[in-house]
Amino acid sequence: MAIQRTLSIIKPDATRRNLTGQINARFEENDLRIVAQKRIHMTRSQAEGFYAVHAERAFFGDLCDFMCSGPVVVQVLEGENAVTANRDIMGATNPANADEGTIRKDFGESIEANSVHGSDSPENAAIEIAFFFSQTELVG
Ligand code: IDP
Ligand code: MG
Repeated sequence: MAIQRTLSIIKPDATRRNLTGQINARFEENDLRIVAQKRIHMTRSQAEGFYAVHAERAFFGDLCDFMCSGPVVVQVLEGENAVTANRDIMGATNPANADEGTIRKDFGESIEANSVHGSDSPENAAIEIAFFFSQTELVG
């Protein structure tokens, strides 16, 4: 087991419904520590840059529109196997397929408006954390 960090984003559908605290509680209840956090309104070009890996997907344009449709909370979570632990807490991409008790099952509105983002590997976590945070903003 290793202590890792992962990037999380509370998406616009969740900030609109004032769910930031309830979602953060899920992380803390599951032993993930929020070591950096800020509320931002992404620009279209930031959203396009962040999701560049999905640029060829049919849903890319809609996804970028959605991610800059309102404020998001970008955050760094730290804990044992944080990348996988967070993916488990989040649940499947499509809330309809997500396990009971996961964030996406309980709060997600649709496959697109699924309330949270989480890095999918330690390598991508490092890239995604650096996309939004400088080293001095990470306070463990
Ligand atoms: P993930 O967020 O579970 O890692 P990805 O496949 O990386 O899922 O997709 C990134 C985001 O793109 C999803 O969280 C969701 O917001 C959106 N998305 C994924 N698949 C679809 C789709 O089929 N239609 C619309 N939006 C989608
Ligand atoms: Mg993904």
